[in-house]
Amino acid sequence: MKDELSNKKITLLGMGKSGRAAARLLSEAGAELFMSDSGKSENFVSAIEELNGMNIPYETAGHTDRVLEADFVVTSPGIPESSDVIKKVLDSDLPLYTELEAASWFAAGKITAITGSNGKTTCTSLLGEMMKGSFDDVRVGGNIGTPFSSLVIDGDNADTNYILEVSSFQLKWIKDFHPSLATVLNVTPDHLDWHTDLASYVGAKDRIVENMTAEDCFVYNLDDEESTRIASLSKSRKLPFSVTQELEEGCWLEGTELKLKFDSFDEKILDIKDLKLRGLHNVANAAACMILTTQGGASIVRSGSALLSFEGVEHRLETVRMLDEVSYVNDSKSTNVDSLAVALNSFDEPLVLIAGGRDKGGDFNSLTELAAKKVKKLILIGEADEKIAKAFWKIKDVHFATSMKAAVETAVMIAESGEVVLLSPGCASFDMFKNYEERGKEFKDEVNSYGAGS
Ligand code: UMA
Repeated sequence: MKDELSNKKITLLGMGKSGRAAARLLSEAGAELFMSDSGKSENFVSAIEELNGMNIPYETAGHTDRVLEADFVVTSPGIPESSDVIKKVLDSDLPLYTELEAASWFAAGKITAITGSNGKTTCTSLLGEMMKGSFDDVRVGGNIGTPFSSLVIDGDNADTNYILEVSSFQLKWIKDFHPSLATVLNVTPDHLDWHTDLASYVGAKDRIVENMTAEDCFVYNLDDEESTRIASLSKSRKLPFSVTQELEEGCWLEGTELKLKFDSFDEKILDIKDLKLRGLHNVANAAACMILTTQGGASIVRSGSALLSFEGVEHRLETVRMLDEVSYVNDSKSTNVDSLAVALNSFDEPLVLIAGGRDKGGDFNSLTELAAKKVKKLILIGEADEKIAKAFWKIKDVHFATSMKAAVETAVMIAESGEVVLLSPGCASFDMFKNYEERGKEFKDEVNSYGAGS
């Protein structure tokens, strides 16, 4: 496809990171581009400057029918499948691809793709660290932040290793995207505001194995029904991981030891008590990464060392500070009900939970009992505050806050020695913040500045 792009007419939807990176890549390949974004032009000052510099025509503040004057359309992941513009493109029968797919046309290196409802950012980052110990050219990106297009634009070769976090939004419209290694860590309901229904969300995750062949390897979670089902769809080799059962082949937890066995490997990797990562879900993430890294040809010793020194990623169960014997933990990356459950299960200490934000259609009632067991005091923020209050009715000490500053002030006031103040919203951030990073940063700033100067 890369060699067929010269003079192709391509419409790019979305002028965020993905759209702009794809514009640079496809314009260098000689395509004739048109960009379209529903946002107001004042939000795109630097993007417009860049597009003018590349002589790329564009429109803002809406998508007109000019979008359809193309050979095909490449969309940004954030544009929902139910949006008018996507419906229009699908009705027109024009081929529709995502930026992930377009970037993959340029990749000569090996692609490892990591998806799942939860844990994919941690795994992507951890696997990147593991692989860097053994290989010179390891490029980490995708949904984690740097668009795949930006990773491929400077060229590569067969020895380049791409470690990509991929979301359902990015997988939805793929055609030839072909990872040689892939995993689906877990699948639980999420993003029901983007996908038309749960079947579309799960179906998008299924697509990760679509182009994999017998030479490739799919790593799956035997403790997760959907991940295991997706393995059954794959034509590639399959290797499982588990934290609940001993396996004949794969990576699993036995007592407190993580074990790896396949081909010539038969190893005890480490004692999980030595991990800096917190929670059983992170042991599962570590197990997935150990299979991926060894299948990718990295040294098991170097990968194990990277795992032991890995402290996790920002905004994911990130310890911010101890203040008056209370620990403050930032889990702003928790944007759905399942990631909130994972966070609650990671603590034995009584929790002061700060939750809420924009609801994505999640079922908070499924957490009534777990929240009652783990959470002593609840502070609610954002649009979903009353919905969560109703679902968590067994918690009697409930507070409402209209800003992060107010939430942290309340937390400091009510938290007692030995408790953990946990920001784990279980919701999207867009009602109060630009994104989850801004939400987590504001939490950390409020926590770190507390008491300063007093
Ligand atoms: N837009 C339209 N028409 C619409 C809707 C939106 O033109 O109908 C425009 C918006 O005005 C905006 C642009 O689309 O200008 C935004 O595109 P985008 O949301 O795809 O933003 P990018 O900056 O390209 O970021 C995307 C990912 N965003 C989403 O999936 C929502 C980033 O993941 C990713 O890091 C980046 O590409 C690089 O690959 C973020 C995310 O929240 C972190 N992902 C979800 C998650 O992790 O839960 C899946």
